[in-house]
Amino acid sequence: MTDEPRLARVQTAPEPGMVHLGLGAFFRSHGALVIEEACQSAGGDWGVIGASLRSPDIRDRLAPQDFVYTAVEMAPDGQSRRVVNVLSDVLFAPGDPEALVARMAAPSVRIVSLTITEKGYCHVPSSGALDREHAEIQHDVANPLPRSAIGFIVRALQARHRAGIRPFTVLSCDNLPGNGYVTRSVVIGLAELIDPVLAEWISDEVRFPATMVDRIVPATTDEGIRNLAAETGRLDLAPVFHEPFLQWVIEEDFVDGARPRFEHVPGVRMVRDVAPFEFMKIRMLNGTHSALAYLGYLAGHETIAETVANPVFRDFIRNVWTAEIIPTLVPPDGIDLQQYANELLDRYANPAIRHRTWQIAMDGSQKLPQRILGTIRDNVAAGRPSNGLFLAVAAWIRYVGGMDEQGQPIDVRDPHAKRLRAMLEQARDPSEKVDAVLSVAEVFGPEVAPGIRAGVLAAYDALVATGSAESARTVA
Ligand code: CS2
Repeated sequence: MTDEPRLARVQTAPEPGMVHLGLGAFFRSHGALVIEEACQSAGGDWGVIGASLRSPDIRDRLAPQDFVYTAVEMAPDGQSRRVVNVLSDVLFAPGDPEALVARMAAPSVRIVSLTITEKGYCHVPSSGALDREHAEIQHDVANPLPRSAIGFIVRALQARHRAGIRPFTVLSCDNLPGNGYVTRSVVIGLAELIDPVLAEWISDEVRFPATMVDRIVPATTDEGIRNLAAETGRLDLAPVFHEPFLQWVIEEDFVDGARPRFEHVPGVRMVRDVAPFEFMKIRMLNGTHSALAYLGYLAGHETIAETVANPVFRDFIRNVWTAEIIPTLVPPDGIDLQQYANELLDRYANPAIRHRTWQIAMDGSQKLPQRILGTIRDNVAAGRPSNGLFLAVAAWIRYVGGMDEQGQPIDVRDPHAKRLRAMLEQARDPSEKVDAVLSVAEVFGPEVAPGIRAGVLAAYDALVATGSAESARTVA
């Protein structure tokens, strides 16, 4: 790509004490940095063995540079860089599943953390229970060498149980409310299908702390890699580019209390109850992120910063926070939700962060329930309006139809993309289209309240008739 010599390790990493499944840009910009800082300020053998479950790409990029990489903080007024030295190895799970199970079963590993995205949990998004029909789950029940992250956790715990080794803590870092609870229910659900005695041991001994994670991290681009190499004189093929803001709220519930000294790191809070933080973050940040992704994409905006630079969408999103989301929330201790909303808008507007609407639009079927539909349901129950969020759902329906407002095809990425597209193509009019999509029970639950149907249909009609920006203007 460029002529610069490759980045290399200059000091040893801490001894590994964790395995992380799903080594994407988010973990490398968030958890990895916190763990490194915790080790630097308070010691501890909490080096991280990373594993990816889908592609060998990140291992192939990191291995030739001794698993170190650069984290670049992108503030509106400039950048700062740091070389991260906390990964001691990276495995590609499908290449050698046995090796990953063995690493996870080693007594020195006390925590297995996860950023596997919503769909990695193999759960039914509307209920949180294990999806027993899921192809990977069916595979993992029948085969000792797993494919899913959940399968790896269960098989590694099985190996520890057999060998009389204490279990590890399972630390979910994905944007799901009750992420600890969801992880516990899918892990125990799978273990029950494999061995009920193992399931009981997991239920008694394993801990699944809930967490709220927050940092905006767009996908790394080739251009970012080239620019960094030109600035530093070293080629790093796995850098990450993130915003300055970082928050990690973690439930204090670890097996034998074994964990890095997270509380030494600015931005981290250890708490007894993560729920108010999770609801605040997922509904206020991720909910509006998804709304802006669909509406912004349809209106022709490439990034979130570009979308909120459009006054129509800025006013729209302010109104959605104030009238539709904040009234559903209990403010976490010491947090003013209106001020939190103002800070979110500043973060979205950061011109140094090019977070593509297309990237956030991915996997809507897995994201909508917790980001938007729960808020709508609370509003319907309380007799409050949800017009902005109805419009967001309508924009998602339009988006998964596969054609933007200029008649250009959209590259829709979603586990249900084909099914949704086929439903929308078969439906003859807007009301059939909306009904077809609302009948997807995994997303909307078994019963769609009439208030949701009427609201989404009205928003969809407006969207088709007047376009994304005009409908958002009318709602705001
Ligand atoms: C985004 C999140 O891609 C998405 O769906 O909404 O990745 C978001 O940037 C993070 O959750 C911020 O903490």
